[in-house]
Amino acid sequence: MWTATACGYRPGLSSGRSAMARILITSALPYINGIKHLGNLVGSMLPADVYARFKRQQGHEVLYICATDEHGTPAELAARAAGQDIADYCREQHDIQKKAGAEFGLSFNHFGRSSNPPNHRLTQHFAHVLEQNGLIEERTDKQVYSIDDERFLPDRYVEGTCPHCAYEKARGDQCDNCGRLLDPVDLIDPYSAISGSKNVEVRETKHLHLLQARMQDRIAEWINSKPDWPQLTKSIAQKWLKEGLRDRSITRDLKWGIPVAYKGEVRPGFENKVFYVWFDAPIEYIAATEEWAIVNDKGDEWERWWRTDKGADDVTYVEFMGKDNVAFHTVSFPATILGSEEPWKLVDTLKSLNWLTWYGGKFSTSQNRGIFMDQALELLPADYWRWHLMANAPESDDASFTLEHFASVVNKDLADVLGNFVNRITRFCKARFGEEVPSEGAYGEAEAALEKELDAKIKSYTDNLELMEFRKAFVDLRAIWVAGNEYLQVAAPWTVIKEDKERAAASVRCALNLIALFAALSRPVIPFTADKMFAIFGLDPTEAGRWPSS
Ligand code: B3M
Ligand code: ZN
Repeated sequence: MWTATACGYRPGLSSGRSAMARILITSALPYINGIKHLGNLVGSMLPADVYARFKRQQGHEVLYICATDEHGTPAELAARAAGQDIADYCREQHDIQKKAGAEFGLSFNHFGRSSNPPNHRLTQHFAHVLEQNGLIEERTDKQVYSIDDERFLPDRYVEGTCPHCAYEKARGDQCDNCGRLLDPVDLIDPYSAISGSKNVEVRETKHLHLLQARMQDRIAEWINSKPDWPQLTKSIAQKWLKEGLRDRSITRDLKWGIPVAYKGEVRPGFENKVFYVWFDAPIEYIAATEEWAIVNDKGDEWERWWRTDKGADDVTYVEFMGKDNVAFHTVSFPATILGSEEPWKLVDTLKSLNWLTWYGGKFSTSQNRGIFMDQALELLPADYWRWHLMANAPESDDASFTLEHFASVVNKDLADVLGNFVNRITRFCKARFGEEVPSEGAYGEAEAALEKELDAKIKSYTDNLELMEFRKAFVDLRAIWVAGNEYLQVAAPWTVIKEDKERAAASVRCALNLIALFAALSRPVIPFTADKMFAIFGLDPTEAGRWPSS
């Protein structure tokens, strides 16, 4: 351990805080059907975590909420494939995902479960008020029924040929090939995903429908009032608006899920039905915040984040998600919130990401293709993956993950640039000055020039993080590390020490201070490494990790 802790180097910038804000962050809830792959991770949870950490370091009050999405056909199909009871399966898988998230450094304030009681209560509450407001109607639908399985086949329980692109393994709710949302009855040559049986027919069944079409103008007005949304989000939202909002059914013929009931009373005729997973999942953002309050003994403090009549009007709410989830977050969930006519907090900005591909193809949970969170951590530390994924985040376009690219990026950036800087200067100092930050010598021109350069780079880095332009941000961060190496190269204390020990001491001091500065700046993306860098000086990461602000 280094005995001196004079590491408060903040080039030209005060470490003062901007006014404290309250920031609510959610990332798309990972489906319960198995541990997530790197594509899922970089699509929502990881960028949300980076942003949450950045905002906390700036001194803001941040609440980062996530949960497992435990209902719907993906959950049922996965439990069936695992030969497990669905409730047991969900409990186990939740724990597995929670553990992997923690090991990846995902700094959730709470990681909840959409099957927990608060979500039952809230989902049933929303359905009730929407119906009172004339926005829910019971309608008779046509659904695919499997005679051999003796049951309806909603969503992914039925597969067949896509009517748009002729892909032969399209799922009832969505075609994985062309991305179109589907109605199961439109599939050509449908068959049961449970038994494979083609002995299916279309039967009538009753369902609740949310009358979204009536809300077109309201949703359009709200979306159009958000010109600052990131480009990808805006363009997807506009596309859905242009196509026109359609009424959608919010119940399903399934056993596992939230009963179609209110205050304990099941709706007559809906005994064998539950709410549709995409109706209850976003409500879990709110319900998981209630879980957070319950677990942490915070009473009704969750309302301070979600009810604008209880203080949430000064909350900034940011959502993170993959591009396929944008419609649900810009249209469907807001329709639930706005239609309730209750003072719930609406999202302020949505960061959406494109796909990360596995060598140009699809990562796939169902086909076990790609690298999954648990395997990744068995191979290498979390920060390697975090850095590579964020520095190459699929922002403006899809991005391809390859192990070769991963290895070269990690070696170059983390080992050659950052690691080399830290090792070189700490080793040299130890050998020549001992384990103490040398205090002799004054800073001169080289340090002034470095300070100026870092000022500009830190500003650009901070601005890009504010805009959630992660690729650009991490180009900046790398350039900051490079500037440290270049400074050391020019200052060359190992040569200068021969003639001028004081001068060498000053540049060693400056470089050591840079380690602490780099740790603070790197902490959102590589938190484990940053904390090790702080530990060199015995610095408390929370204190020393305050964000430099200009
Ligand atoms: N579980 C789908 C997905 O992970 C879904 C997100 C729910 S967010 C409320 O793509
Ligand atoms: Zn298709």
